[in-house]
Amino acid sequence: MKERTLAILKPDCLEKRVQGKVIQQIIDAGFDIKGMRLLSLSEDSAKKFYEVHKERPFYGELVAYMTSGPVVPLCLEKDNAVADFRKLIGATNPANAEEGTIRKMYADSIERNIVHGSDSAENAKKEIAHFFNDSDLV
Ligand code: IDP
Ligand code: MG
Repeated sequence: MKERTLAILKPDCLEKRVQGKVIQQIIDAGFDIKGMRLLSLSEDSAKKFYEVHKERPFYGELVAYMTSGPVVPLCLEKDNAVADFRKLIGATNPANAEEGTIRKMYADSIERNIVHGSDSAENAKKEIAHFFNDSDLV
């Protein structure tokens, strides 16, 4: 069944100028792009997006990183999109990510790991709504 997930190309992805390659890899993996934006996250918006991590020791650094440059949020659709996208990007820490995954190919560290992917269909709905109105999606 068709499912949606939220991806974000993080600031390091754009700094490295690999956003085109990463988007091509996402398309080649069978995802349809239903929404795409280019924006700079405000501190408030980044804090809200990562609110689930607010007690974690890396929260402050994570917010600083995510506001350090522009990002590209994408609403993606595919059968089994949430799990399949997590598989495509690989483990949070690129050192543990499988060969051929986006994080293995491009990420520098557990923090600067190139791309976000929702971890459940329920969170995907909330995260998509963080960036897109229904009327923005094709
Ligand atoms: P995920 O992005 O693979 O779902 P989460 O555990 O949800 O990983 O963490 C959210 C983001 O926080 C990660 O993608 C990464 O940028 C950052 N992060 C996670 N764990 C650490 C850590 O131990 N140190 C620094 N940053 C981290
Ligand atoms: Mg997560």
